[in-house]
This record gives sequence, C-alpha cells and structure tokens, in this order.
Amino acid sequence: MKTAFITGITGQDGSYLAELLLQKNYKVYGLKRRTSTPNFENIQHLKDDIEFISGDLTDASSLVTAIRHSKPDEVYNLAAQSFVGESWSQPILTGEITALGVTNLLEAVRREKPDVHFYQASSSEMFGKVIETPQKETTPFYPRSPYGAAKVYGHWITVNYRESYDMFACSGILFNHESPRRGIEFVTRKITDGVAKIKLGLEKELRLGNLEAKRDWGFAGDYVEAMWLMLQQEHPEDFVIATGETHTVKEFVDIAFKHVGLDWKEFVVQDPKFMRPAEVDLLLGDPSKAKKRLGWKQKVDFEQLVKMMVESDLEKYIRERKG
Ligand code: NAP
Ligand code: G4F
Repeated sequence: MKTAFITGITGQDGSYLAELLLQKNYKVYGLKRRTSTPNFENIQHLKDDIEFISGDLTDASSLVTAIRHSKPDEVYNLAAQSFVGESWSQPILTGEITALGVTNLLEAVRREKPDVHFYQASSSEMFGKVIETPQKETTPFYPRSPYGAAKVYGHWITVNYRESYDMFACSGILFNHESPRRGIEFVTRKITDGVAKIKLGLEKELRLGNLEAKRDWGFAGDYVEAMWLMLQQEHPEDFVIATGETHTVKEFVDIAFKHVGLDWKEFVVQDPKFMRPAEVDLLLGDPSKAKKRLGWKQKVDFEQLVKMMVESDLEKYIRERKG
C-alpha cells in the first residue's frame, strides 16, 4: 500500500485528490491547520478515511513532524493562499504561505524522506501578462499579482531542489479548474451561486468585475488525475495542464443564466470593487506534452462544467429551503 501526504486537503483540489488516492488504495494523511470552527465541508464524506496531522505551511517544525510521522511515498503540496484578489490585501502573508511555505515543505522532505515523489501546485497565473499564446512549459513567466509572484518562487524552488539534491520534485502548471467545491469568492462559483439564488428568488442581482477576462477553465476532478500521473513517471518533469480552450467571464455568465432560462443582462451589475489593480487578460494553455507523455485528457468540457456547477448550487438551496 502506498502512502500520500496532502497539504491543502480541505480545499477544492485536496478533496478530489484524496478521493482519487483512496480509490487507489493509498493510505492518506492530510495537513490540517487549526481553525476556530470546523472546516470539513469538502471532505466530510472522507473524514473517517483520512489521518489528519495538525500543522501549517508557515511552521517548518510542524512539517518536519508531519513527514516524520507519515513517512509518505508521495507528497502533494496543494496548500496556498490561493485567491489572487486577496493577495493585494495580504501580500506578505501570501508570500509566506504560497512562496516560502514551499521551501519549508521541501526542506522537511529533504531532511526526513528525500526519496519522496513531490508535487508542487504551480499555476497559469505565473504567465500573467502573457508573452506567447498558447502558453506551454517553455513560456516565460510574467506574474501580475503578489499571488502570481509567490507561485513563480514556489515553482523555481521546486526546480532548484530537483537539480540541487536530485529529488523527484515536479511542478504541475495548472490552468483554472473549477467544480461544485470551488471556493465561493472565485468568479465561477460566485456566478453559479448567484444564478441559483436569483432563480429561486433569494437575490435580485449579481455584482461582478471584469467580464472580458479570458480563462482556460477545466474540471478539478480531471486535473487531480494529472497530478497523480506526474508522480508515477520514471523521471520528474513539469507539465502544463489545461483544456486548450479559452472563454470570457461573460460567456460563463451567459451559459449559466441560460441554463435556468434567464437573461444575464437583466441581473448582472458591473462593480469597480471587483476590478483588480493589474489584470491577467488572457490565459490559454497547451496541454500537448501532458497528453502525449502522461496520456492525460480532460473528460468534462466547458459547457458541462458550467451546468454541473449551476445544478449543484440549485440543489443546495432547494435542500436548504426544504430544511
Ligand atoms: P483552495 O480551495 O483555496 O485550497 C487551499 C488549501 O490550502 C486549503 O485546504 C487551505 O486550508 C490550505 N491552506 C491555506 N493556507 C495554509 C497554511 N498556511 N498552511 C496549511 N494549509 C493552508 O485551493 P485549490 O483551488 O484547491 O487549489 C489547490 C492549489 O493549487 C493551490 O496551491 C492553488 O494556488 C493551486 N492552483 C489552483 C488552481 C485552480 O484553478 N484551482 C490553478 C492553479 C493552481 P483551509 O481550508 O484551512 O483554508
Ligand atoms: O476566479 P478568479 O478569482 O480566478 P483567477 O484570478 O484566474 O485565479 C484562479 O486561477 C489561477 C490559475 O490561473 C489559480 F492559480 C488561482 O489560485 C485561482 O484558482 O478570477 C478569474 C477572472 C479574473 O480575471 C477576474 O478579474 O474573473 C475576473 N472576475 C470578474 N468579476 C472576477 C469577478 N473574479 C472574482 N473572483 N470575482 C468577481 O466578481
């Protein structure tokens, strides 16, 4: 039986990855930071199958203890301050978690279990003000937010530990991926939650920022499979994971409202509060390397994703209404 240690297990990706690894018969450990109220929403159904270890990415000693205790074959570093918008309000904390936190974890692995296969959650936000389109593994980075800058550091320190210490350390450069478990402040979930509330008469409008931004959106359940595949290869390498399609926020809005028989123009209000100091206008990934070398491919397309998220939010509010 293989053993995996996952940071960020309570988040969107952590929950799908834990599900996948449990299905594959892994023993799964998850790093859980202390919160004043329980935060198990995404992993409620898996709680009894996971062994939680208390710790924080900014507390190096807790990571050493976690690796020593779990003795993992594979480590997936999914923890981060992951909300781009918030990274302007908390730039230092974002750097401490999303950048230096990676070094804390790599050091713990190097000292306690250097033969680990290590996965770093890198991001298409590193491409920022894109230098070329589509973006691939060799595209230079130009981050546009404190979050993007922190991810560039996390990416390069992972490459550096691979090259300095011959560690099996890989970075997955993942483009946006979404699901019904997506945090409510991200634009896709904010839209589908808003559509469900408007349809059920619980809200009258949906306030959004830049509707022209373009993203390459996939389904989180498909993307965690790529993470696992990267750690099963003979040699550690970095891979872009994307759909190869890009859509505007407006297109997402349009499909979501149409799915419940409404016209978005009657409900969406543009609010400068949600505009960013520097925007990433266009992301479009080229997943050819992952398709060829990992045999990875997406199963859920853009329209299916939007509809899946709207349906899930509708069901949630209907259930709550029934009490
Ligand atoms: P998410 O839902 O925001 O989950 C983030 C996780 O990190 C949560 O479990 C959170 O714990 C944990 N965390 C935050 N600060 C921590 C700290 N100081 N110590 C330990 N744990 C901490 O993010 P996600 O969408 O699943 O993304 C997973 C990873 O992939 C992140 O690193 C993200 O930056 C990266 N990424 C995401 C996407 C995407 O489109 N989803 C694309 C590219 C890269 P709490 O529950 O306690 O807050
Ligand atoms: O959903 P978002 O907040 O995601 P963003 O900034 O693309 O970041 C996500 O994907 C990255 C991968 O590329 C991850 F690394 C990162 O952790 C995160 O998961 O915003 C998407 C777009 C932006 O252009 C934003 O300006 O939607 C635009 N937008 C328009 N109105 C809005 C809103 N974003 C949010 N969050 N809220 C709005 O009201």
